[in-house]
Amino acid sequence: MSWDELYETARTIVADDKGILAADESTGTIKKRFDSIGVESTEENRRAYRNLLFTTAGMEEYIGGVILYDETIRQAADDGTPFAELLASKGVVPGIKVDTGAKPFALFPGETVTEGLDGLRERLEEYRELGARFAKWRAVITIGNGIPTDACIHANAHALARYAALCQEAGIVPIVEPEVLMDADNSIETCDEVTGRTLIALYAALYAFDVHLRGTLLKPNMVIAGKGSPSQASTEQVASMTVHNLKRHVPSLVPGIVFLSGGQSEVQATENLNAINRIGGPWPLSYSYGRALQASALTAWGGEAANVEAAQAAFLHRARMNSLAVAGQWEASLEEQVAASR
Ligand code: 5MM
Repeated sequence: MSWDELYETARTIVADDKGILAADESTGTIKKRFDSIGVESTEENRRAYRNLLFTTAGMEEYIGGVILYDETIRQAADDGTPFAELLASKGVVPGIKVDTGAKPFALFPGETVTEGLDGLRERLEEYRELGARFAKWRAVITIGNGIPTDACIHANAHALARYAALCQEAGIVPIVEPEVLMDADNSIETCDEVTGRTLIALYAALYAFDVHLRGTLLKPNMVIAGKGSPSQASTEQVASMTVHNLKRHVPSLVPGIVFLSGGQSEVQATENLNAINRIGGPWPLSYSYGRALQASALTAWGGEAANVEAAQAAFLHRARMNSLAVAGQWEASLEEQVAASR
């Protein structure tokens, strides 16, 4: 492994206005998604759904990397090609979620710490053999009465840094994802403050553990009011506070920032990303969306083979819209044209 190789992998994922498809829903999360469309979450249905996404013709124009789940990286497309090999053949970098989930943080009610460090060195070695060239670890920071505590922020930053160091040792680019949830009723100012505290702790830990920032990607939340807040900020305010916060806290040599969508609607996630890129920063500002790339496709599919084409069209459209947003060239009228043509 060379440091340049890690840097090149990170750069490739976000080159040419591309972003990441987060298709690493764990078994519990994908069951929730399938429940919402009335589809049973069997191993074959999960494979068929991922097959639909990954075989979408032209997705590689907009998607530079796909995050897989442990089960998915061991599965294959309809023609028998392992998913990781299929993606790599399209020039899409295969990635893998390696955390084992956010678990209750002992003695800190309402907070979580993400687990998965035990045995990680060996798992990374196997994932690399299976084709993974980047990884993801998601820490969850919850806003509430008296939380997040510094203890929670620091425990999660510490785990992210240890994970990142192990990834780099294995020749795998770590995506560090410290997600400040947007589920509460807090103001945008509170999200701004908590995101700042979280990023300060994260980069202090990464420096302390000698992680080479040029061989990492950051996956943050946007600075946004909680879903339950009566005063929702404008797109312009979300964009300017997000870029300002990142400029204050993220070193400019980080090769890319890929936002999570966090429960925003598909179009809202695209519109905010577009506004963010109209301001811009020293890093590529792209996406690593799960729900905001898949929601329409999932609904269009509904578990029916006859709907695969329509679902692929929905997925390709969202990928294209987000890639345009990375270029700051998205317009609301592009969404309306597609809706009208359906
Ligand atoms: C796709 O969902 C990912 C896995 O979630 P679980 O571990 O809870 O099953 C998730 O980490 C995702 O990558 C991020 O939350 C970003 O997805 P969204 O939907 O927020 O863009």
